[in-house]
Amino acid sequence: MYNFDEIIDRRNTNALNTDGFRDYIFHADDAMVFPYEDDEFIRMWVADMEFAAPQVIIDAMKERLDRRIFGYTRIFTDDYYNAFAKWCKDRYDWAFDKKHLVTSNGIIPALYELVGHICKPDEKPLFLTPSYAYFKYAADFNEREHVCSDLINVNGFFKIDFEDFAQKASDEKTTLLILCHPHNPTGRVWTEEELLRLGEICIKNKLWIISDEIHCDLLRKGKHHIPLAKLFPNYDRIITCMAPSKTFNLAGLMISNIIIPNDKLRQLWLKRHYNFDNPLSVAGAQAAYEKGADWLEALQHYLDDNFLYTKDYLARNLPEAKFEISEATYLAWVDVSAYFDGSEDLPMFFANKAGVLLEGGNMFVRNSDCFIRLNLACPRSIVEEGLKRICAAILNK
Ligand code: LCS
Repeated sequence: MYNFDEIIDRRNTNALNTDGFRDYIFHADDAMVFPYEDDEFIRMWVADMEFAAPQVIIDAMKERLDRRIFGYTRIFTDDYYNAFAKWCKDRYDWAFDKKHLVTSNGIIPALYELVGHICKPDEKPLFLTPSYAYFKYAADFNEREHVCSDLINVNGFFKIDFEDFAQKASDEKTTLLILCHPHNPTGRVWTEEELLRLGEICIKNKLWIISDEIHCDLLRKGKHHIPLAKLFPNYDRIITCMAPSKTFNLAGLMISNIIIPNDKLRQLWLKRHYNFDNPLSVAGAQAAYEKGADWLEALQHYLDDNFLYTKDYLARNLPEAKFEISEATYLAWVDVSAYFDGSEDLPMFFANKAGVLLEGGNMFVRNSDCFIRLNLACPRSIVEEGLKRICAAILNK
């Protein structure tokens, strides 16, 4: 019914994935050349998918297009809220107050704005490392320091160092935790026990928490996501970020959900934020939540199989690599420290020697040396070719 094996041509669509890699990965421009033509690369880097968005979303956007006027738009009716609220109720048994929901053109702009609102100039956010680098960039942009608590790597399974975390959270200048839940890049789905412990430490120290749950719908089968705010319904300093962008491959539509229970903060957001939405994005996102569950179910199976394939291929062909199947996300976090020392620029190595674009540990703030992150949200044939090239490049080095 859904063809995830299809190879879709993304050239000439202004896709970051095909056209923006020099700048994003290598901070370079078109002058940077590789032994591969651009369209010879296997692209396993930025976190979007090589799959078509569900047809129900495309149809809803087409219907909206047919209404022909695209004037200033903001979510005034209840339809969007009802669709998203039902999604959260059905999947996470979680309800939130309608008036707490605001939309944003992305979670990154929300992070940039919220860090500035929450942390005074001498205060700083805390996050777990390795980390999605934009958590740090949000601090940098606001000229705030940041503090990291390194995850503990237990044979490829990442755990929170609660002692370290509690100590850092107790610094009176640490006023915000930016939590990635599920966690990019390690793929951890934090358990209820972990979330309770984390939340209690934050509450004790009156920390704000931005719980970035953008990856929460992309679970391996059998895994369950618990929104952090569900566990602490009376603590109004938890901001939850969710979006259809990762789940349904709609990142370019730039619509995401930010749930801000604290009235004062939300009022500030509403005053300062550019509060309009793209009408096509609203139509697409609403359709995703109303009608996208079947497609997501099929996608989960396909991704599960891509992970199993990767696990098996690496075990047979690169036995010294350490890799545990991610509990969520479509990102594989592979430890290749048996083959490299920390000085190697891994994205550069694989672009030049394998013709594979991937993200390396150097892009995840710290505690990530000698890791590569592979985006497995692509047709199986691409995953196969990518892994073949990666292993050959390592073994021939
Ligand atoms: N938060 C997390 C944890 C993410 O992984 C991403 C995208 C975003 C926010 C971006 O949200 P947006 O502004 O699009 O709503 N992650 C990417 C990544 O790891 N590589 O490329 C994008």
